[in-house]
Amino acid sequence: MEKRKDNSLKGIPESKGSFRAKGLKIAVVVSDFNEYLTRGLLLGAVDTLLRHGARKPDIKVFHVPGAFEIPLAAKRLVQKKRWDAVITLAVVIRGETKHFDQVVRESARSLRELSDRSEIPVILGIISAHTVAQAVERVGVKHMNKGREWAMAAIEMANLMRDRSLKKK
Ligand code: INI
Repeated sequence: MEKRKDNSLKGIPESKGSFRAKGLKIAVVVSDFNEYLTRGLLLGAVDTLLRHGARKPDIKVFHVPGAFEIPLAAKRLVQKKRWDAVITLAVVIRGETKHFDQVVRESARSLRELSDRSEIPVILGIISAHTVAQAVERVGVKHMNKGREWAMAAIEMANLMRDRSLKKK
């Protein structure tokens, strides 16, 4: 049997956001394009937030027509300085989208810049799949659901931002 490596940091401090969502205010921006798929992401994300203690009045869902419109809605939300994190959800399918790369790349770039500038976690929840079947696999009710993962990322980042070393002065 392989010997287990020592994974201790020998006293070096580590900081990781907790997964407690109580008291966190979370906005979700969801694309209605491919709604039959994005609904699964949305249900997974909201269920995860609630299971981790978020209160219903602290969650709000905003619908936009497509992935391309997500950055604008997310920008207005971070400007309000009301939200601890913004989760974005969309599904873009390569086979059905001529401007696939542009929609995904532009949206991802805008969201990263927005998160950097606003210093509020903006979670990139855009599934880019080659086929519908591939997308379906990622929005499952019982099995893999990326919406759940992205909700966890939002909670973790919102809590990490509360670490004294990372807080704005
Ligand atoms: N929007 C999506 O969220 N997913 C897609 O797969 C998609 N396709 O296939 O084109 C899509 N297009 C719409 C786009 O996001 C904008 O809503 C539209 O271009 C109007 O600005």
